[in-house]
Amino acid sequence: MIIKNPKFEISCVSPKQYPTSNLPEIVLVGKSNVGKSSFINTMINRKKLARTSSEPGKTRQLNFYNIDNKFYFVDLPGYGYSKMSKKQQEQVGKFTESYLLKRKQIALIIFLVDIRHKPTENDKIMYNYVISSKLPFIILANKADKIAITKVNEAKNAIQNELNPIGDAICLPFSSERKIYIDDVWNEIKKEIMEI
Ligand SMILES: Nc1nc2c(ncn2[C@@H]2O[C@H](COP(=O)(O)OP(=O)(O)O)[C@@H](O)[C@H]2O)c(=O)[nH]1
Ligand SMILES: [Mg+2]
Repeated sequence: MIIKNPKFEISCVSPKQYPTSNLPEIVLVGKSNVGKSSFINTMINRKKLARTSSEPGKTRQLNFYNIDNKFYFVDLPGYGYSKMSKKQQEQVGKFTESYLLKRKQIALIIFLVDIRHKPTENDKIMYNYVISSKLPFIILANKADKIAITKVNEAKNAIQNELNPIGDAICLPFSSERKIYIDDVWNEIKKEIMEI
C-alpha cells in the first residue's frame, strides 16, 4: 500500500470538532502504551506523524489522521492509565464511548493488545464494549518482536482464546518495531474499505 499524503488533521476534545467529511474511519483501541500511535506510523510508513510516547497516558483527545483523503485513522485515548484521576478517566471514557456508539462512519475497529500478556481486566471490558457496538473489528497482538518468532502463533492463539473463545474474530500478530504483518492488516482494512 503506497500512502502519498497522510496528514494530522485535528485533535478533538468534543464531538463538535469531529471532521465533517464522510470519509470512513478506522479506529485504534487499546490500553495506554500498547502501540496505537506507533501502529499508525508503521502503516503509513512515516516515522512520527502520530505522536508516540514511552510515557503512557498522553493521549486524552481523539486524534484524526487523514490518509490521502480516503479514510481516517482515529487514535483513541488509551485506557488503564492509573495516573489519570478517576474523574479524568471517567470523562475520557464517556467521550470515547459516545464516539464509538454514535459515529456512523466507523468502518473498522482495530483492537490492540500486548502479545506477551494475558488480556487485562480493562482489555476485557473494552473488548466486550467493541463486541456490543456491532462494528467490524480485528484483534492485533502487538509487540510480536518481543517474543521468539516460533512462539508467535501460540501466544496469538492464547489471546484469542481468552478474548474470543468461539474463535470467530480475526486475530493477527503485529510489530511496529520489526514492521512485520503489515500487509495482513491492510488486507483486513481493504475488506471494509474497498476503494483504497
Ligand atoms: N518492541 C516494540 N515496541 C513497540 C511496538 N509498538 C510500540 N512500541 C513502543 O511502545 C511504546 C508506546 O507506544 P505508543 O505507540 O506511543 O503507544 P500508545 O500509547 O498505544 O499510542 C513506545 O515506546 C513504542 O516505541 C512494537 O511493535 N514493538
Ligand atoms: Mg498514543
